[in-house]
Amino acid sequence: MKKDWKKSVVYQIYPKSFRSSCGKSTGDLKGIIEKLDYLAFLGVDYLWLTPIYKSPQHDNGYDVSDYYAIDESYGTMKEFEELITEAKKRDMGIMMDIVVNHTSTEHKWFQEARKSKDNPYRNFYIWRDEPNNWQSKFGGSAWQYDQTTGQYYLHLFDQTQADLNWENQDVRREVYNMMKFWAEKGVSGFRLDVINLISKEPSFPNDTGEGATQDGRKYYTDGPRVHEFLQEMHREVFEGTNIITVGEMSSTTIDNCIKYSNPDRKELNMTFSFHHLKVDYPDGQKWVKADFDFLRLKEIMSEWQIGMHQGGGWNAIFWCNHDQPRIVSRFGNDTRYREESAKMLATALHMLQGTPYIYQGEEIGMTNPQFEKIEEYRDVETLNIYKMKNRQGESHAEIMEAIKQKSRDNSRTPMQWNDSANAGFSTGTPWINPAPNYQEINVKKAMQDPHSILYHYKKLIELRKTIDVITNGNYELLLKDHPRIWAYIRSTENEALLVVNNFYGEEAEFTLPDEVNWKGWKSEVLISNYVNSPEEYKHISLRPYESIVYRFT
Ligand code: TEU
Repeated sequence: MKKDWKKSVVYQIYPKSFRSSCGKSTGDLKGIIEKLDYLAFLGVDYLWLTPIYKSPQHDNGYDVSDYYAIDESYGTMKEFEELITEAKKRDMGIMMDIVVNHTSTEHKWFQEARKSKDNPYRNFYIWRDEPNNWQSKFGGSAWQYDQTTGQYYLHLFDQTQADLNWENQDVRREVYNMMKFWAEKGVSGFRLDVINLISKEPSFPNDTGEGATQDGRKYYTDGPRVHEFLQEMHREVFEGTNIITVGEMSSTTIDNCIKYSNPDRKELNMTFSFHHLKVDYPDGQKWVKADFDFLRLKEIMSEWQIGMHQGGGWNAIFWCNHDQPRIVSRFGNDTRYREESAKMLATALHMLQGTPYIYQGEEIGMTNPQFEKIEEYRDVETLNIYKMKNRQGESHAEIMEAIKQKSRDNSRTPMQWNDSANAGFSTGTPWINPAPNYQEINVKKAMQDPHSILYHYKKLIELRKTIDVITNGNYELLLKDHPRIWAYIRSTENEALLVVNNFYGEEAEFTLPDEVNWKGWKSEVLISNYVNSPEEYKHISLRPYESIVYRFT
């Protein structure tokens, strides 16, 4: 399948919560096939599926125990092949999630490796006699003692996710072969999980002293050989194919992302970075309830727009995924102005340069579920943090406030298809409760209303295909210090967009700076989220969460 990925839009499916075709607690591949017409109607080009491989599901599939098998809860290989075929019929490609920083400890390589120090697979993983002070991203030490051989293995995530040793070329060969297997099956793209963590500083130093992050991240983030490994992967797997690739980059930099995604370097097509989703982590702390820092958000988005453009890199742009709270609950307003703010956020993102990713349910403005009880949460990270904070003496109420706002389960509740039991996700009891508002917020209802958030997304997707400046234009931030408005210009020589967004529930005054001038150009309102947006763009009184895009030609 050949598509212009710079004009494409990707839709992320979390299969476990998308649709069960047979009344089970978890979703399945047939459930995805059932919904392909809906996704084609929306107009997306690629479907990224989070991991569907065989897995003990400690981290919902990011703990793979067999890279060549479909987890039976999702269905069969035959059904997967059918999914590829059916998607292609509708001009959509399937993107697989490649999780190769680590495997499940139930993977046969690890099962072998742990048997003895001289097992042929021992060197597939990272073993040390003594742990250093590196921390797991899910809390606690990143090293786990293994009784049989009396050594510790590294796990940057859960203790059931053992880090692979990329220094070992047999590991790399296995990974490339596995990727080729899926490419030959006809998948159209790969999303590479935490791919910038694969190369570790081989001496495994303690993270102490000057400038220490105390968790080891500086010794494995964008590590010493990561670019070399990705170039090798490119030669071995991507060269000469139409496969599109996106790397998930944890705590990365613009410079590194330019390297990862500038086509001249032959690594990847584009990168996810997360700095813009840490603006509600005061002093870098995720697990506290906090407002978001709007000025910082604008600053980060602008730095990445400009930096990547200048360096010839390419951003994957997104607000939501399966690890993040719902955007309308986070930077918008999920009660009184839910419709307005969801559309505003969509516009603010979709007018940027990059390839947009939409996470299931975002297109209908799904919200955080506001679960009150810890028993309603399922996520390994959330449950680990709860136990840890409890041990440290934090009150239950305080921990729950943070979890309600920050838990990854906020985005993992069942997709809301209609107002029937369990939101039309399954006739059986779902593995996680649906958000209580599904009778109000669901696809069926959104399809019936031409002014819904869904139709707004559909239009934004269409605009990217037809209006070139969205793909190719420069980016310029206006009114940098305005406390409520994020306004920017996108421009090429013969076309420009003025994008004005009010991020708050109060009115806000926009005045176009004097130095900007479109005299002699024709102007029109391209898209907005109120029915009667003003034609006049030089001075605008923006209503709550109002968002208007003007096009100049
Ligand atoms: O996530 C990587 C990652 O570091 C996170 O976004 C992580 O969830 C966050 O830091 C926790 O606060 C990827 C996957 O998207 C995630 O679902 C997996 O759990 C993780 O890798 C391990 O494979």
